Amino acid sequence: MSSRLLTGNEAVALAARDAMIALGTGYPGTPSTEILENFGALGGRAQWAPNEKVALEVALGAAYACGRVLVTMKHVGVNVAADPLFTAAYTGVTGALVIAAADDPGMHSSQNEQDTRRYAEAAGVPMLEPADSQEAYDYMLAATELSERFGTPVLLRMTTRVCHSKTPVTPRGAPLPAPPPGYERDIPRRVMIPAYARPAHRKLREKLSRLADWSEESDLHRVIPGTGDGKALGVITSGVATMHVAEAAPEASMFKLAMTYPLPLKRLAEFARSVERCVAVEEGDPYLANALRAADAPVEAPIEEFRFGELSVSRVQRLLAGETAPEPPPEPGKPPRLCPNCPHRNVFGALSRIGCIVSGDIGCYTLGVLPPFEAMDTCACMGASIGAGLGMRHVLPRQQAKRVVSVIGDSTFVHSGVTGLIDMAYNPPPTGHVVIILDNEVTAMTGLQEHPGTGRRLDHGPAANKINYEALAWALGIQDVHTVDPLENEAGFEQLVRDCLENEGLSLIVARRPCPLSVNRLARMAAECGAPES
Ligand SMILES: Cc1ncc(C[n+]2csc(CCOP(=O)(O)OP(=O)(O)O)c2C)c(N)n1
Repeated sequence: MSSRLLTGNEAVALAARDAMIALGTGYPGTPSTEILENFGALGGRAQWAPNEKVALEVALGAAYACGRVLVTMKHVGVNVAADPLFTAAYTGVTGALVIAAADDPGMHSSQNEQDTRRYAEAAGVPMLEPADSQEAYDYMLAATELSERFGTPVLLRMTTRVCHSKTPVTPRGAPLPAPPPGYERDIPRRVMIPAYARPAHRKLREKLSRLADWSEESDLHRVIPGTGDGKALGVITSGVATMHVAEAAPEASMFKLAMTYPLPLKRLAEFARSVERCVAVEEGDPYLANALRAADAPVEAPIEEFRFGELSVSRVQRLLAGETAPEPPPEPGKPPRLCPNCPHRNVFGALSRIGCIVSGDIGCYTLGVLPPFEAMDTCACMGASIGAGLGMRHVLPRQQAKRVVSVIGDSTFVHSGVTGLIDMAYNPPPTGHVVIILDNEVTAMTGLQEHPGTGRRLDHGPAANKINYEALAWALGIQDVHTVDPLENEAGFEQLVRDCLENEGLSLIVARRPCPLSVNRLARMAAECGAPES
């Protein structure tokens, strides 16, 4: 088989196809987004879910029915999917369920840099961690096999550099044979009432102990001898940190982990004792260092500074040299900004002129926080704008409360804003509230993905349905609903916001204007291949 130059995301998609994954589902999020898009382009059945929780639940059902499934998300998506994740570890699966979760150390495009390895341990779900595209391919296949063999979901931890760097990949010859889907009733295994969940928890711990034995034996882990004597310096590492160590300290011998949960602690402790100095080099939290020290292995943990941001060859050199002096600041990059013709601009211009307290959310429109607008006051996580805005309205003095608005993008509203709107209808603050959906008819932030409100599927073809936000608000009991084009009618938009604030009722304003980038792409697609323009 000839090799190809692929990104880690492309390699996971290719392996998913070769593993005969019957369904790929997920929610966009940098750096994971292209996995599902590539899987779809390779002919796989790929679909965007409204959010990560739904994606995982759909996948879980498919895996109960003996299907092979892939779920993709970024690290913060795992928070959203955590509820089904923890109990999926108890129920197990009959088919294969692989969750590709991509961490973003350094926060290139995220609101935090949480480390998904913690989830593997907390939920009791095994985790594989590739270092390059070949491993992304190989471990995706291995994760599918492991999932089927142990009847468990498996996490595949990707990180930004692994997702987006290109390295050669030699695909495996024949695809893995897939068992036929079918459902066999097994109530105590699948229905987690306390009476069945208590034994299920014990079974999970037994399964994890067998997985730990597997990890101790697995030849996916590798000890790589350095150019040195093999005694002076040993490094325990995983993922992309391996690449940096190989370049920063070629003399070191390296224990390169493939499975970061459960860890092969006996082998690792043995390795640590076989060298004079052993250091854990990892991107993210001191997860390996803590686990090894708890197991009494003589391992050095890097100073706190190295848990922040991505590693690099020079940072690993500093880390291994034990340097504690402040690191040189990174080169300043070009700051992000809203596109010149972005409809969000007019919305933030108006909110700024009115002097609103803006409870914001995540998307392109978060850039409304930057000059010249500086029109966003809070932004925590996807969907938080409505709840946080309501919270402020509940406690602020009247004159301040009356200035609070929540702004939320269309994809974000579908993802996790709907429940906030339900709370607004159910627990209205004394001064009412105003929610603005910034409907640019696409998930622009992550690269123009579709969602249930665009009327188009993942492949941009027409979807079976399209959400009507205005009708949804009505159905929830919110009657003051407006639709306005903020680009065409800027003054009208501003006056509308002022009126809604003054009314002290519950108002929804849908600021609808398609993202110009998406309009251009759809026009191009229509011209190139006759794809429907909608
Ligand atoms: C839980 C979670 N999942 C995914 C993401 C990645 N993400 C950030 S904003 C966003 C959606 C943005 O789309 P939209 O709300 O329509 O706003 P736009 O960028 O189009 O203005 C996504 C998918 C995230 N930050 N958190």
